Amino acid sequence: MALLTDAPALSHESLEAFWMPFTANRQFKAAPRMLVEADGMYYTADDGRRILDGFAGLWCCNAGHCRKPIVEAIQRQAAVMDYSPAFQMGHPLAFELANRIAGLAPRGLDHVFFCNSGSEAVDSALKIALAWQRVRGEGARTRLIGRERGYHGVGFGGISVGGIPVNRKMYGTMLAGVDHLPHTHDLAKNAYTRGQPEWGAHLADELERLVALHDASTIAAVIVEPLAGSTGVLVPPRGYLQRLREITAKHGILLIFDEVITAFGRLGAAFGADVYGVKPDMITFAKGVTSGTVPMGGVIVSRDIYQAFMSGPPGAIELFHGYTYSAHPLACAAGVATLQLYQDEDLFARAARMAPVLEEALHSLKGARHVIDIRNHGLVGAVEVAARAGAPGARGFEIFLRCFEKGVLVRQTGDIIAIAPALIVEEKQIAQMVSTLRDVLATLD
Ligand code: PXG
Repeated sequence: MALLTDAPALSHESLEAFWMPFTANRQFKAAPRMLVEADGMYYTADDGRRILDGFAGLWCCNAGHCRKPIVEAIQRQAAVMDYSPAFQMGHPLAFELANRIAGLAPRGLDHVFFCNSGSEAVDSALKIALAWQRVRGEGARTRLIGRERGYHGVGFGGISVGGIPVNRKMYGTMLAGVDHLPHTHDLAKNAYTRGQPEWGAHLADELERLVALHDASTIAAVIVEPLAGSTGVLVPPRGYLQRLREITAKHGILLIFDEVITAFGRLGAAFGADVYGVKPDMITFAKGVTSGTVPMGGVIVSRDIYQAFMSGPPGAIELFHGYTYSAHPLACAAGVATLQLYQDEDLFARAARMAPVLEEALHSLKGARHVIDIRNHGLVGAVEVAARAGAPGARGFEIFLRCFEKGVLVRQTGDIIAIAPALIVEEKQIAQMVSTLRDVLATLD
């Protein structure tokens, strides 16, 4: 059997064919960083070094790597039934997983649509929002509202409501009729906040301004990440999400929480919605549902939304949307085993217990060279450093590289370093992540 670890060392030419995503291809291929094995909190690099994973892969391996119950469930399923058609056919694990997810979700959010990634989850949620407005007789509500600095994946829907300029500017006009709320990041007001900032709830009132401009009768939905991850960890100000909920409810606008990062324990509970005490109409998820082992995403919708579609003749297909691999048997097997493992090891509660440890450790970096902010919530934290003059992101990238050389994997976006370890992380591993960062910061220009 050919294992990844058996693969011969790759020549520079053999790195050419793979066009790597969100990667500086030429820089990477000149000095590749290859991972070949994973176990628990660690990767092994191709030079044999153990790398402490400070980022749960890419915010996804919440149970840790290569956990036995998940691995075995996938292996068993691959041998028993590799694939089953997703349209007009079913398989039991899909229903079991949907029931389990509905059981974890806030009350009333109890129907689950499956897809294969966060990007597809967002596209699915936006389409469901538009279709729902139409089936309830509000078909003029076609506008979608996102937020500056929001990340909702890379589909045309996601980049349209997203607010990251480099992800948008190359791709033409994207979806029509989209507008954006302002982001909530302001270091003058909120630097070094532990947990939720006190300042910023009023920024949700900008939605009233957009409603006044466009009229509520044209707006279908608002989508936000409860805690914005990709853009560099922006924790929602106290009361901000509550206000968004009040304003959307008042105007018949759906509220979608994109919980691709925040779902499944990242903030110390099943969903960000639980942590922040705000119930949206839909939740998108991916990543942690299978602990990153098999691609899967989905949308959890309220009973009311689902029921609105269940009219007309029973033989009619209610929603013309779906993917070949919706509820793929391997993903469902992985999902059921993952949720069981979260429960067996009480990992969401563990994340809540470890959150103050991460907070303390990260904030001990205050005063380190270059650092201009530290922020955190749940098992997520970020350290922001001052940009080098004329070279935004360069210092951040160097920190990422040097941490990797010292055996710790962190994530860099611009000049922000994010840490989001698997929920099994131990205190001494958090200490190692932070001491590595401290050493790197001290020696960096
Ligand atoms: N929504 C949110 C909130 C996300 O964070 C997506 C949608 C898209 O998911 P897919 O599965 O299509 O990639 C994401 C993905 C980072 C990073 O470094 C974040 C993501 C992916 C890769 C890197 O912050 N988030």
